[in-house]
Amino acid sequence: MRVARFDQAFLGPLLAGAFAFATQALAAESVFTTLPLATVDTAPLLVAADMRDGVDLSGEWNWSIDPYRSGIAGFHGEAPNRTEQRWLDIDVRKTLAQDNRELFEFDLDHDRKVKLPGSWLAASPEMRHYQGLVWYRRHFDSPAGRKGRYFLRFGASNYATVVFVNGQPVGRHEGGFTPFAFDVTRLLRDGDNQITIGVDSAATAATVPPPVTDWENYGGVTRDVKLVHTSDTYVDSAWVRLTREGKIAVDAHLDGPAAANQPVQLKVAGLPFDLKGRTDAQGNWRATAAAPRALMRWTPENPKLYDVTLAAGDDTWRDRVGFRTIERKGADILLNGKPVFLRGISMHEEEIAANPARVITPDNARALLGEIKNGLHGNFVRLSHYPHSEVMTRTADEMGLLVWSEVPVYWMVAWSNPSTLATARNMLAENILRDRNRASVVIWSVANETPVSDARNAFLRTLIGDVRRLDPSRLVSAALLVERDKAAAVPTMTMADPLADDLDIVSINTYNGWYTPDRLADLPRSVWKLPADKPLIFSEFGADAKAGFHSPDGMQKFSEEFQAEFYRKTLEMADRVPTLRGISPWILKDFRSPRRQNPDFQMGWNRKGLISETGQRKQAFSVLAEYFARKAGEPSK
Ligand code: GCB
Repeated sequence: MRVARFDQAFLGPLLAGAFAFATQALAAESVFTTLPLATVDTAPLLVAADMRDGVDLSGEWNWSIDPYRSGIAGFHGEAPNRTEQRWLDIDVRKTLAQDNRELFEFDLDHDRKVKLPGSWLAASPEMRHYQGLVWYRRHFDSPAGRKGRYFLRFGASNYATVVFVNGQPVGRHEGGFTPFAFDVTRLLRDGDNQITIGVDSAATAATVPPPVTDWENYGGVTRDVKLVHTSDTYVDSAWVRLTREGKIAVDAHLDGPAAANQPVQLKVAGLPFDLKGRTDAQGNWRATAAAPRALMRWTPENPKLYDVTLAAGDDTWRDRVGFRTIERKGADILLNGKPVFLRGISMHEEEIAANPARVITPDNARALLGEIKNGLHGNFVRLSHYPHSEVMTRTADEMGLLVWSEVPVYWMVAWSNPSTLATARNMLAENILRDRNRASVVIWSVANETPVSDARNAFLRTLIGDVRRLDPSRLVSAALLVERDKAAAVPTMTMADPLADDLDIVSINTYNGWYTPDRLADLPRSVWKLPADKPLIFSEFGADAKAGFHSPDGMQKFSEEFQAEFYRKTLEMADRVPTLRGISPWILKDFRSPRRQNPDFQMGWNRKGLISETGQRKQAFSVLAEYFARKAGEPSK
């Protein structure tokens, strides 16, 4: 309903009951299908929740595996009996000691501890390849002098999540990379409170993404959990931006008993800007006003952020917002009206570490983005293949990097399954609603390397339509594949994907010379048959290299020399494509991928990084850094 308030019907009836199919690996009827599902239509959005007061629930949690999912169904598929219900609000040790008719084959309060957020994959060697259900438990003290509203807000939990507070069911969520929240005001009690979370990482043919990808499926609670506190009526969502007409626009929605006809006031610190208004009967406020002349526009070179406040009754919503415009004109991408070339690289959400757990702290985000901004002289990052932590997009805002943001509609999803489409649409909406206030984000991507078919085209066109409805201020793209002319003497590629017509930017992944037998020397002569009036981004190209492995003469695959030469020749090729307006090669850092098992070079790591997992730069790093340094000095067409 929240989105619908802005955009008429959004997901509408599609969502009703749709998720049952998506969780078919789980018991047909279980808490994973029966608890209320949190979506953009049904749950609080709590936009900019990270700027709100609250209790940080990061830290030590008890955890326990449940590989046969006994906590959600008995062995004949029936509802679990009391002895299996992980969320019960009881003291297992005490109960067992007091009554020998009782039986519990779990005791979360006395089980192992792990620090959240962080994936269980890195918690112990035997969890490395565990894909299934894990239960988490922690206690916290009731906030003193409780009043107003309390929300349990999750930055992300991968993949399906069920939540209980003090033994009571709260809700569930599907999707591993976007935030969700529940109003738990009425479930809290004085003194000790208990939270139990079940997280199931198993992918099915119906999930987004499906089981086959090229990255490690980091199960668990991978981002912050916070008990957010607000007044009874609060600003649930707000979007503040600079329009292409040079105005500051705001869309806000209040939730609570005093949401209707509420006086509201938007201020931008440091600017003569003070916009007053009143919400309508649904608690919505939409307004625009001329941007002050003194407004400094956000650019990668000068990433100016303003403290923005929206006062509404007892609540004050805060964010730090950069003001800029982004648009396409013919084959150009215009940032603040001026052509820009996107000097970028792709990235997975993995910190620089020997055993990453997907813990994106501000320091970890700065270390990664610093390699792009300062090391490579970049101005752009493709956050592939799913929404990254809000810490990452905030850090990109602060450091001055343009961002490509993506949903994990990757390779082969169930194009004809309505519940898969509903999941993808909700994920996309959660991502957009979370990050619409980030100046860094300039491109919403709806898919990566998906095979053309009528069902796939219809699926992706629905997503493109959603983007345009939720955020017409940014550009839409998807990483596409091209057709190769097998008879041609030189590598000849044609953009034959009909989806290119629907996108603002044509983005292409190309691996000629790595996955094809082309000689690197032939790449610069490649022929690209592409739309002449749209910007092109080479959204991927890359080659594996094991840091420290050299083959100066033979130029063997997996050597640093091969990777460096692959970059030289591919960049030479790219420079000859007249519509090229950006690149985001594959990839900044080596990343975990269980499909990569060459024992000499990979051992579970995709080695296409320009830096190793611990941050060692390979030769190709300086090839790209020099290319970007040169590009930065050139006019952008
Ligand atoms: C691709 C995929 C990316 C893979 C990469 C590779 O085309 O988009 O997810 O990791 O190639 O290394 O093969």
